[in-house]
Order: sequence, then C-alpha cells, then structure tokens
Amino acid sequence: MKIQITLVLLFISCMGFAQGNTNYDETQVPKFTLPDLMTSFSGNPITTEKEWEENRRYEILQFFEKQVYGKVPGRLDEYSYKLIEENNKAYNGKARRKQVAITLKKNKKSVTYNILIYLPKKNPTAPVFLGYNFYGNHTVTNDPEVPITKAWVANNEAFGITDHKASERTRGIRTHRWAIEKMLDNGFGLATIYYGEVDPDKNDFSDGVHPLFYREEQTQPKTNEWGSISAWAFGLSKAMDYLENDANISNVIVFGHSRLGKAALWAGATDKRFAGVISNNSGCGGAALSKRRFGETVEKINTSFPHWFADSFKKYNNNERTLPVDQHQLLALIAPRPLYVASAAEDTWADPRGEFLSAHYASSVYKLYGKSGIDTADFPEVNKPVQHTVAYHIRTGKHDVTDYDWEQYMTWAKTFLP
Ligand code: GTR
Repeated sequence: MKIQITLVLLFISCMGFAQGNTNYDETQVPKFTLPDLMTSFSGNPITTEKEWEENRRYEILQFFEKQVYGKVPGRLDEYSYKLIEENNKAYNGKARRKQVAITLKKNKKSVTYNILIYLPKKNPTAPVFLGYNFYGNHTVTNDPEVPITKAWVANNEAFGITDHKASERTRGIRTHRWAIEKMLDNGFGLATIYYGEVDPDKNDFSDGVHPLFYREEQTQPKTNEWGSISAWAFGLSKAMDYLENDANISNVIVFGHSRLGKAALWAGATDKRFAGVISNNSGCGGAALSKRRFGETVEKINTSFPHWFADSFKKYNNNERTLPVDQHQLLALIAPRPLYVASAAEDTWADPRGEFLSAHYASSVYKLYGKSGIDTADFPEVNKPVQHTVAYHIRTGKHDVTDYDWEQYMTWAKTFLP
C-alpha cells in the first residue's frame, strides 16, 4: 500500500515536473539572453535599412515561417470574390454595409468565407480595421441582415451552443468587443470574418484551408508547414486581395485578440499591404517574449493547441533557451508600419510585461527607419498609453477587447497611419 502511494506521488510529481507549473512570479523568470535584432544569425552587424530588409528581416521571416508558424505550401489555383449584398442604411443610415464571399480553390477543392464590412457613409473612403471574430459575423452586431454562420463553432454553454452550430440566439453576443458605432463616428470602418470559416479551431487537419494543398493520400501538413495560425493569417491576406480593391477603403489595419492577435501579427509580418497592426492581448506565440516563461509557455500552448503552430515548433517545448529568435523579432518584421501592442492587467496568462518588453526591443528596427517606438524599458502605468509609431498600453481588467482599447487604437491610428 505504502509503495503504491509513493509511486502515485512520484508519478504526480513527475507529471508536475514534465508539465511545469505556471510561473507568475517575476523573480522566477529565468535568466536569458534575447537574440539581437541587429546581428545576423552568422554574426554580422546590421546597421542600415538595406541590410535589415535584404538580410536580417529575410532570415528572421524565414525562421518564423519554417520553425514557428509554418509555411503556406503553395499557391492557389483560383481566387474569386463575390459581393453578396450591399446596403447603405445600416446603423440608422450611418453605415454602408457590404458582405463579400471569398472563394479559394486548389486541387478541385474549395473554401468560401464571408467578410462583413461596415463603412462610414459620411466619407467616400475610409481606413478599416480588419479582424477575425470568434463565433460568427452575426455575433459582432445586432444587424438582422447578417446571416448566421453555417461553419463549425466551438461549443459554449453560456451562448447555448452545444452541437457546434451557431443559432439566432447568438446574434449580437459579442457586440461589446466591437465598438462599431464609435468606429463609424470616428471615420473608421470595420471588416470582420469568422475565423472558423477559414479553418475551424480544432486539432483536425481534414477541414478548412489545409486540405486544399494536400497531395494524394496526404492527411496533414508537413513538419515545416502551416498550423492554424498561419492558415488564419493566410485568410486575412486573401481578404486583403479584395479589400485593397474596394474603392471605399483607403487603408487596412489588421487587428486581432488573443489567438487571433497571434494571427494578426503573423499576417502583418508576412503581408506588407497591411498599413498597421494591432495585437490585443495576444500573449504566448503572439507579442509576449517566449524566453521569459511567464504565464503560458511554448510547451503549454503546443500541448493545449497542437494544431496552432508548425509541428517543428514543438522542439522548443520546455526548451525556449535554444530558440534562435524571440517574439520581439516577429514584431520587428512589421517595421516601419505602425504597430500597437495592448495588454490587460488581469491577463497574467498572456504576460503583459513580456508583451511590453517585446514592443520595446522591436523598436530598434523602427529607429533604423527614423520612426519612434517604445524607448524606455520602464513598464508604463495602467491606463497610461504610450503612443508612437510603436504603441503600447496596459488597461485595467481582464482578457477581453473593450471600448477603452478601441478608443486608444483610433487615437493612435489617426496620428500614425499614413
Ligand atoms: C488561451 C490560450 C491563449 C489565448 C487564448 C484565446 O486558452 O492559452 O494563448 O490564445 O486562449 O485565444 O482566447
């Protein structure tokens, strides 16, 4: 009996060791050296914009592509979009609404997803925020003209979703996360897509965009190929193919919250057409530095969500020390375009300080372009945004998107967007 109990205890403590307990203690952050943005992998100093663009930016991008998010395996055979409906009486006549279906085709397979767009009618052209939503386009608004998504959605007891199907009951449940009227009043538009129409968020590579690219008999991407974050980023880029041709849109700022913030950052890094990038509480694998191992770690994220990153990223589970890059380098890939990183004080899982430091360290590349970033490493006070071409705020409250966040994003976009 005693032996049995000892064995059980030993097993439990081994599990604890293997999984690692979550660290929320600043004094327990391991000592680490951040890979230098301005020294190439082969040890050469980077001193000019040209060297950054042609050498360092390229090699960092390649690393993230092959070892972190995963490569898009090829090109589509066909791309098309269709304006499904348009109306200029939305939001009491304040907005023009457009719903556009994007179809991606390859190897005789296709995926279609919908962009819901609201544009301020008072302006002939407007900058828009493009961001994925978590439960369907119909959840961001009470507008009855937005169809309920037919795609797979995650079950959610509070929303009454039990069979992975969205229903009328979920219309408008996420309006608090999208300050649409404020955007319209401030001359901004919104373009949003349900991320599950591009790739359902489950560890299953038989649906979404991945299978379009499979060779015969293939059932999942190769080791260095795309996980779901990369697939979602690809979906944003393909949405951009439409948005850049919409005569009522002047600029597109890609936005995302949490896992979708990770996707927005990767989209901004890989597609220079995005005029600005906003990471809202993106955390591990997003803006937060991995090597700090504070809150969520690489091992934890790769275990809970094995489908988010390339398989090759798993070799850094509990092994962040050997990562030749860190997330400040992902942020630097966005330079010199405006970048906003935002945290929430109660969102310790996402490591607010790690998100801030990442924005701070990325700023050296912005400097190279003559742009201002976050010069100081002193963590700002809560609700005191620091806004330059690189901006940061930590607000009170939990992991979420609030009106406060949108108000800061709009102030910043008005000042720093081209
Ligand atoms: C958590 C995950 C985070 C973040 C979050 C979200 O469970 O650990 O990395 O992405 O989900 O997307 O809400």
